[in-house]
Amino acid sequence: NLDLYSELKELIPEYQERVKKVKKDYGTVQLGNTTVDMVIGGMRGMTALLWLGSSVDPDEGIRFRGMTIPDCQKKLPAAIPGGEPMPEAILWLLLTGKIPSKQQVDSLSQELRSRATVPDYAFKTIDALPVSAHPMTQFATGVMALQTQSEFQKAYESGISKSRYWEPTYEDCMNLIARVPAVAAYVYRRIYKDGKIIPLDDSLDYGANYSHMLGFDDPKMLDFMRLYITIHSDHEGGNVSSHTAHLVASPLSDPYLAFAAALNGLAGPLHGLANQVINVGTLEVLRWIRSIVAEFGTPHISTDQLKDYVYKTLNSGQVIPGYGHGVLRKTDPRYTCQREFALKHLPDDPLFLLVSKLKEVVPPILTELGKVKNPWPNVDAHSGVLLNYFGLTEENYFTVLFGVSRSFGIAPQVCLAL
Ligand code: FAM
Repeated sequence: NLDLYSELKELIPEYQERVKKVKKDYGTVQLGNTTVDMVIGGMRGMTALLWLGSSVDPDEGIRFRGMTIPDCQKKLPAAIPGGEPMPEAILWLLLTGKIPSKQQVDSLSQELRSRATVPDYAFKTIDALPVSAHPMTQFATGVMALQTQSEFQKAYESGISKSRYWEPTYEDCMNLIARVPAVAAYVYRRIYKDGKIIPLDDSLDYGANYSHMLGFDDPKMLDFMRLYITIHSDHEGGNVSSHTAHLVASPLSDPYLAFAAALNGLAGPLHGLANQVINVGTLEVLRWIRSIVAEFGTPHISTDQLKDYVYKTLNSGQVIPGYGHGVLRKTDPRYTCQREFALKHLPDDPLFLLVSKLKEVVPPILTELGKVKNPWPNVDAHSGVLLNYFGLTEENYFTVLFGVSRSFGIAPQVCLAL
């Protein structure tokens, strides 16, 4: 099938049968013990959700339907020869478990463009907020305004049978994924570029279009945005945004309501016991790196100076942003692929060189503390520096990028969990 809906129409009944069989054959199997630590610590280590799209191994990191990030970079179609995997390809993979052909991905690009019209009242709803409102507040408000278009809510009110719930849910997920870049770009242009809106370009694929609507047309940035959306799309069900979406969708709240709730989880500041929460790390990482450059007046800093700065940050009671993780116990493969991208496209960027030096300096110091379960860099240790290089320097906006990406991971879960 060139059409994702037809592909799913065949797969979903099989999937629903498989879930029924697991419940029948294994429903009473124990999945570990629940401890007081888990309950107080935000369910860390507790197997609590059936999550379809991805899994996170502490040592290996993320697998999307069994595929590592290098697998995806090798096997998923790219927009340009030797380019990064396209978000449309990861969406097809997450929903179907199959690797799409370039034709299937191109037809999905076209379909998402055809679904991308945002009603004016969504923008007007955002306009009711002060420009100074946090980008995530403006973004989530715009998503809630889109909820008036929910196909699932209409279908449910007209008495649709339970076995067909997935169809209007799928429509909502596809419309939502198609529309969030325009809403997210509207927020960026409203806050940072005097409201000068850039319309969608019918010749561009999803990731490139989002970058274009933000105002960034460097081909390297278009390809970084494809990689960014792909690697941030899903990270199993234990993180706050994915868990929230699953929970809110469970009483048949439609995908718009579930995704808006997920965004509010994603917007929460990161402190202490949060498990694999959000990319406040990115926001912190870039600010932290800029503070290092400000302190020494140059990004060219010696290893000893860097060590001193890391100790100074720790001694002031702060965490080292971009390091550690609630589940991972090795370097995040989402860090590694961004490092490879930087080595390929911006090997001499001073902030990239500083990020590289931090990777040598920080882990031994965190290990020395004797309490850090994972001293290695996570996804956020790198993304801010890359976005900054391409001109997207407003770190307060970064969580919105993460939110656009996370709509790709939430859709399959909401569609197929019904
Ligand atoms: N710098 C300093 N101390 C750290 C640390 C870091 N990067 N990571 C963990 N620790 C401390 C942690 O604060 C705790 O100390 P206390 O016992 O004094 O409270 C101790 O080490 C044990 O923590 P843990 O079990 O190793 O980590 P947690 O599962 O509690 O927390 C994180 C995981 C991500 C919240 C934590 O590593 C952290 O705060 N990292 C820095 C912020 C960051 O990069 N967040 C982005 C997360 C990113 F992966 C994402 O998902 N987007």
